[in-house]
Amino acid sequence: MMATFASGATELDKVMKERGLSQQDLLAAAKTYTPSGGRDKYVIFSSGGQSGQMLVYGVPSMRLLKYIGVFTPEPWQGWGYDDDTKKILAEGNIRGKKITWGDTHHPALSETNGVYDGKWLVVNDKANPRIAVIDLEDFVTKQIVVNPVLKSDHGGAFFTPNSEYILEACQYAAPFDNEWHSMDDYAESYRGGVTIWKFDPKKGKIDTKKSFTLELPPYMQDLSDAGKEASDGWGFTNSFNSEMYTGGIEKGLPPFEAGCSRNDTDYLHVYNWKKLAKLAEDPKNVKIVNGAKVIPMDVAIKNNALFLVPEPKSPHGVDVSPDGKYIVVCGKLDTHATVYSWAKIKKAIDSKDFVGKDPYGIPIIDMKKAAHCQAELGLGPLHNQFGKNWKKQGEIYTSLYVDSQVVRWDYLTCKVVDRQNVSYNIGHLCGMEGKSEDPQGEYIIALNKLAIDRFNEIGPLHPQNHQLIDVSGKKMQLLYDMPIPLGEPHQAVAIRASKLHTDMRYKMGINPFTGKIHKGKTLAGQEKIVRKGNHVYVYGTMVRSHINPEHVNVNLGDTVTFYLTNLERAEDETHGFTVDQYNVHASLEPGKTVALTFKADREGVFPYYCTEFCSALHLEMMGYLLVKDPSKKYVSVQKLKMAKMSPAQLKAEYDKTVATNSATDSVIQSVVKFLKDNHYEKYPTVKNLVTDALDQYSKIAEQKKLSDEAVKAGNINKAILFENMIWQYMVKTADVGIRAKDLLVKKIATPMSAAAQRGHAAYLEGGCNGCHVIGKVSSGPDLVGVLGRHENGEKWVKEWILHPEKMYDNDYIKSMTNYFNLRMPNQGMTEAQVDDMIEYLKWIDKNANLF
Ligand code: RUQ
Ligand code: CUA
Repeated sequence: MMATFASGATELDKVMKERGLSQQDLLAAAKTYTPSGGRDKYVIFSSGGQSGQMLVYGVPSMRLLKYIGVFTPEPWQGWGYDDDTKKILAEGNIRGKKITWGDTHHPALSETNGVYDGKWLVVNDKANPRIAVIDLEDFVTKQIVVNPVLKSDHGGAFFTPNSEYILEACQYAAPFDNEWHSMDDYAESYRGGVTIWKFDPKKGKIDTKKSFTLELPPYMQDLSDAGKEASDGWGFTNSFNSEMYTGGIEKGLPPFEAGCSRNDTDYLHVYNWKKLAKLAEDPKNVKIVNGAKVIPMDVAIKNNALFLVPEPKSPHGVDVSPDGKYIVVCGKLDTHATVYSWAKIKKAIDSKDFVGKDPYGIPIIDMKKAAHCQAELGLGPLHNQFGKNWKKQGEIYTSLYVDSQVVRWDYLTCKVVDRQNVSYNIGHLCGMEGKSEDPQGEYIIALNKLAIDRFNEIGPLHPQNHQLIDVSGKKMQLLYDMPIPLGEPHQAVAIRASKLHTDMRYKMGINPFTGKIHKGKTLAGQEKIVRKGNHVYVYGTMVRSHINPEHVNVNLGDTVTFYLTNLERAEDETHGFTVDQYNVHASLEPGKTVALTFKADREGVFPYYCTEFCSALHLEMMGYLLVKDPSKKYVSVQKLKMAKMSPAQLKAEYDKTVATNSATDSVIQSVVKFLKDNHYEKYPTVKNLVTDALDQYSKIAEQKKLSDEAVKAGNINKAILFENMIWQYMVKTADVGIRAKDLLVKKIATPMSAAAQRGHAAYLEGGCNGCHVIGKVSSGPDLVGVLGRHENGEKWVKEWILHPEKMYDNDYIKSMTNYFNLRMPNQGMTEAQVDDMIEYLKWIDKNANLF
């Protein structure tokens, strides 16, 4: 044991020296390294910025797991290339215009009682104000809604604590209608607002009919948050242009940036969404703009549902504490974060204690009377996340854009506790469930905008950098840099992986977008091609390794719909489908049915094929679409004479194929017996594989019948083809069956002790498996039972491994050497290694029945 450890330590020293790593680096590595097959504790959903997609990765490993197609096409997933996903993407068209990019900003996770429930994820598009809903059962976007009145948005998406509503606040004020309005009428005609989308947390759908927008002054609303617990029912949105400056740099006027930051303060908008939702039910209280409900400011004011609180110059993030008692607003152009007390704001509202009104008549609450404390944090505070000890120690983390730091401070006392430098210019930061009512602490991810000098050079456009920080100790520790190749990845939200309950395969024939059986669902044996006028419908199936049908003949100008169902029941047996040159692509996860419609507007021959490497015969998973021009005459040109086999040759090939099949079948039968004897049905993942294997196997009988018929009819050539198909089914059965067996062995074998594990490693490193196969005699004897083969077996085996040459003259050894024509070499094992190996051999004997 000592010896192995010592050699391990030397190896570690060597690696440290060679790679220039410090102890601190090793510690960081140990905190993030996730061994092969290991899982992460947290799953992160990061906006994909301009890609219009979402990124999914794990913490602490920072391994990317997936991109989710949201506002823009994503080819791998067929997102935007098949009929159903095209429909969802088209929900995002604005005034009939197709938009193929998105500026995704703020993802939000659905909540039950203020805590993430792992069901839905929503995200906004800032440039083309839209919200998308992603289903966390399959990580697929299911709905896109376009904001009917806002022309850009930023302060969204934010769920209310029971996912009743989603807040989406404006960014750049603009007229609500779609007409031209002079900039001179800015104060009169341009408006900001917050759209309050009604969400159905059961169905995961936004109900646009029950949604409404609260009209707000053109102050450039910014980030928002929903109140919780004490402040539940209220929404908070800040702004950065209470000056209502309208720019005009080209006219010699100072630019927006100068005019928008003239005042010492801007406004936090405080509104009662619960009350507004009630008001919106009465047509008297709303005006309809672009077909959508808008509550005018005066209605909100009259009903005591809208107030303003001054906040320091050009603020940015606004974040409500987990108990809803405090609202933390970051200064951006001010070095402070201001903590407001909800109780104080509420008191001012209830006692109508206002210092005045803004030009639109909205009551203003005295900033001093609303503030709890102010913390001097540093330059450019932007966003906040709460830590595990938020309740007692007011633990909060704030990003400092200009200072490139994460600050840990106490929002109850406004005292700074710790600082961590990041590289560079952090925007958002992501705590583990750090904005829910149940922050988990442990890590903060800094979402940095720049990555200058951090990574290999890849041209002028650098990746963005997500840096993982350990916040579990007294001092924060930077652990890991993760370059993000897609973005700008604006904000991220984290959830405990244990809270996600994802479906690993679809119900057979489902349309994931309706939740119902797809109208194109096709099972084995139901494949057909139907023509209705000039529309050809192909009802097809996909299963390793063929597409049925394999020939599709249509006329030039026909519309073609491929309905395809992936019949696989094995997890991860995804097929893809494309028709060459027709710009269609689908991803067919097991069970899914997909529709692909296109116009056959090119004459010719177009291979179609499966685009996922799904089995050894993946390349054979193909077919042809033949598009004929009906106005043309085609002449057949069969000229080449193929050499034919003699009847005797054919018979020989037939016999050989049948013999191979029966040999393969006995291997399959032994695997099946093993699986049955060991009760595979008790292990769901194994059971799924076996179901799939037996499904393949069940197709053999039909092929055998066809083969026998062909023999009877004297068509041996055809019979050989059917026998080959039988072999294909057998290979597929064996492929899955053996995977099932391996998995089952792992599940039922007794666990290896640490020593046995080391012994196994030594066995592999020593190259012992070059000659020995456990459970089989190969180039060396089977090692199952080797310890019992000799008196004092353990001692004998140990001696033999350590000093084989000493025993070469032994009679038994001589006979073995003769038999195998090989001599056991001295592998230079240490005594400790051999002791471990003996433990491994003991483990083998204990599980002998599994080999
Ligand atoms: S906010 S500029 Cu998330 Cu810092 Cu968008
Ligand atoms: Cu199916 Cu490749």
